[in-house]
Amino acid sequence: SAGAGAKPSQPSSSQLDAVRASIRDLIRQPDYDDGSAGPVLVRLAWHSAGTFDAASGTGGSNGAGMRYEAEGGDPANAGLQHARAFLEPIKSAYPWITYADLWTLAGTVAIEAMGGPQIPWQGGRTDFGTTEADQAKIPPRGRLPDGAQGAAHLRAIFGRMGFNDQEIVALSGAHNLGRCHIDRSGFEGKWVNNPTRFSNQYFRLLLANEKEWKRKTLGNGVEQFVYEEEVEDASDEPEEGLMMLPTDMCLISDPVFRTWVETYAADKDRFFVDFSAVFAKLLELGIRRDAQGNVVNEANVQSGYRS
Ligand code: DDH
Repeated sequence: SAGAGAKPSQPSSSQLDAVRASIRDLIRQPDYDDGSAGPVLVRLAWHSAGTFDAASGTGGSNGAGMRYEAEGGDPANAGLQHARAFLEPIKSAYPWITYADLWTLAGTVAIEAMGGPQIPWQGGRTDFGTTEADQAKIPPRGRLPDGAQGAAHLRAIFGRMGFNDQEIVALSGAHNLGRCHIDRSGFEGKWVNNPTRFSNQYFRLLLANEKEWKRKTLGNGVEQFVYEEEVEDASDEPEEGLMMLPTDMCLISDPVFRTWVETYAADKDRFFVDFSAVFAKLLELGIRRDAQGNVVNEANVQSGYRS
């Protein structure tokens, strides 16, 4: 319909290269977490997209609804305001890019900058405004996974988005990056020793420390798994222990998930290829494009959301 107005056109590749370069420049953040904005940018991209519901066609990265309390205030999104704040100067410098494009693009740039695979990315997403019709498109809370649960929950949540077992395990490999913050999720700690370097270490540690992962109840009552290495030299700085969520551990207790953990632990190249494909798929969930690659969600939304 003409009602949606002009469809946004794809930015040129040189415009996008400038944005990519500016994102790369802000990844080093000496005073933040492990010195990098990269992990939290990846999480922003993932949470912006992970609300997708294939059955209704609702949710997904179009719209950038996290700017609004309805989605931004979902407890699952606690902490992502830091990622959005890191990107704000880029939005100011390149006002033509939408938030929805910027957040998803930043996730891909961060992964690449941290040594991960290149990730195909297409622009053209639009941002929801404040009209009632736009606000009604913001997905309900509670669509993102709960780390306290297990395999059935993962299959339900990611199945709703359209992912199979192999894709669930590949996506979970993003926990090579970053950390849990007690004041955001209630969990605490990092999965790997170098949480700003993208690799398959997460899968290797799941298996290598299989017998070492011990349940631990934190002071706030939240249960996670920890591995505290013994310090050999007493003069050494005590190493921060590593952690896994219950949802991470189910990847080795579920026999089908486990075969993929074993594959990715043994074959980093295979993990990189599969991760690139599945992260690109994640960012495209709910994005409908015409033959030129322009997003045509507006028209679809009118027939899709109202039915
Ligand atoms: Fe995750 N994740 N995630 N995750 N995630 C957390 C941090 C990060 C779950 C729970 C948590 C994915 C899947 C799952 C990243 C990327 C991805 C935290 C800690 C929790 C809890 C948040 C905090 O306290 O700051 C659960 C559950 C799942 C699941 O069920 C599979 C996926 C698919 C991705 C992805 O990017 C493809 C990243 C990166 C972080 C680190 C963020 C940071 O600030 O550092």
